[in-house]
Amino acid sequence: MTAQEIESGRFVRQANRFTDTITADGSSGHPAEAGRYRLFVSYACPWAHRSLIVRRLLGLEDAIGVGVVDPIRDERGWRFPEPDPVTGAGFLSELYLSTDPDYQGRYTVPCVWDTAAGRMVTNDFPAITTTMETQFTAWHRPGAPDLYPEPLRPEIDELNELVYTTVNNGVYRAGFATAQEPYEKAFDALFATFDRLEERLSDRRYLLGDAITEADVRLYPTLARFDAVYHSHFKCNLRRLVDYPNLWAYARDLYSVPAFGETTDFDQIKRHYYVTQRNVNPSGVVPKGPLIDWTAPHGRERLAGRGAPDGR
Ligand SMILES: N[C@@H](CCC(=O)N[C@@H](CS)C(=O)NCC(=O)O)C(=O)O
Repeated sequence: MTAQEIESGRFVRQANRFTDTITADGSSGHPAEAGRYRLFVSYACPWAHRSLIVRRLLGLEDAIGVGVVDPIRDERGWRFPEPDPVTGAGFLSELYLSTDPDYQGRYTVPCVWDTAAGRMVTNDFPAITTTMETQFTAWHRPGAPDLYPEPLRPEIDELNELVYTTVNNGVYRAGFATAQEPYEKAFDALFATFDRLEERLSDRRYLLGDAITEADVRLYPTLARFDAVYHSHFKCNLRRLVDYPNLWAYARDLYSVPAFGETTDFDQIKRHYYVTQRNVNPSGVVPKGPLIDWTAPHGRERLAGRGAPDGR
């Protein structure tokens, strides 16, 4: 954590610095093209996890390449296990600094590199998934789901805002707080939202009803990390995910879809948080548990959903 990220014991997330856009019509100077962009991710990072899920659900694996960093990060920032074969970078910082030598922020994943322009386009994580959904439609696989359907956007956006503030970023606000009051505020807001989601998921298979949308993609990475990391490491311990019948079954339902399950790497997730975040866990010791069966039957087919999008 840099000093400016903690204000009066309250965790404040830095603004995204690279916010250029990729557009289907090329008007932004970064036209959507197959083979042109490289997405950099960590399997540990919940914001990056979203982008891996969407890329896989939409069948964009051939159109958008991926570079994966090592889950353990030191003060030099994210490191590639081997130099990145496309850019040659050993550290992600090299790509940020070659784009903007004056850049002073953190070198974050996910981010998207334009191989034709030789520069970083964006590290604006909310835009990365919606760009794949709306600007790369020419490369979506046949039968790809519409994760961001026009008529549902207002409801998706509203839910995303609540989920971002109280859940996705809420766990960080609890875990990185260095004073009692901001911690408790984040904690209370997080579990209040869990109660609302538990109720919402009682009679619908996914957050918006019968089909998986961007809202599910954004909630899932936090649920996947919850019992293994956030419950203990970030002190989010009112309840565990497994204590919520609907939310837990919903999480397993999503996990059973390969785009979600096969992009979920519990080992990298645990090692990243417990080893890298020494401000929270000074010893770096990684807990062995918990023992959780993510493959137990979820039983949510009864909610008349259209089901998982053909096994992707
Ligand atoms: N871009 C956002 C969200 C992405 C983000 O926080 N990614 C984390 C990993 S989960 C990261 O790359 N952190 C690098 C660092 O703090 O040095 C941000 O700047 O806060």
